Amino acid sequence: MKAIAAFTLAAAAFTLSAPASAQFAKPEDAIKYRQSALFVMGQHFGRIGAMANGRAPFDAKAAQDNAEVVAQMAKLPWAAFGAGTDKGAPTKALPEIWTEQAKFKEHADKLEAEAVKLAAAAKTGNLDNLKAAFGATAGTCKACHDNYRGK
Ligand code: ASC
Repeated sequence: MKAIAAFTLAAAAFTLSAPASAQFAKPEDAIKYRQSALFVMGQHFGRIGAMANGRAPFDAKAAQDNAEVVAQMAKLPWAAFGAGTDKGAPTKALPEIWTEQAKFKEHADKLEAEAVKLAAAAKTGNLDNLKAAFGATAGTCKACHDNYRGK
């Protein structure tokens, strides 16, 4: 009985302390996963940017659909920056991601928050709202890239 209790406790402790990277079979998978999530997000964000910057006609429905994808995708990359995923496949991720984890998380949280606001702005169907929210969201992309993405 004692042994079972001890085992259960140990298993629970392991689960709670397991790094996010434990979701991935190997570092290469985590790197591919976060790059893929960021790539898909960038594609959909770029389609909104084209409308916001007048390179494509404003299509309120498309803007809303794209912004919803961005808001969902913005949640995904961060779990794939776990311990030990700084190498294992070609990556521009800088070491500071792992030495300044709290600051990196602040950047990620800002993007997620702005992406939610972008989706809300897109829902209004108003191009000026979309432009403002696009600019604010792009600012969070850039701030994180400036600090944590290598050349
Ligand atoms: C984009 C995109 C980014 C950001 C960044 C903002 O459209 O793919 O990574 O905007 O360029 O400065």
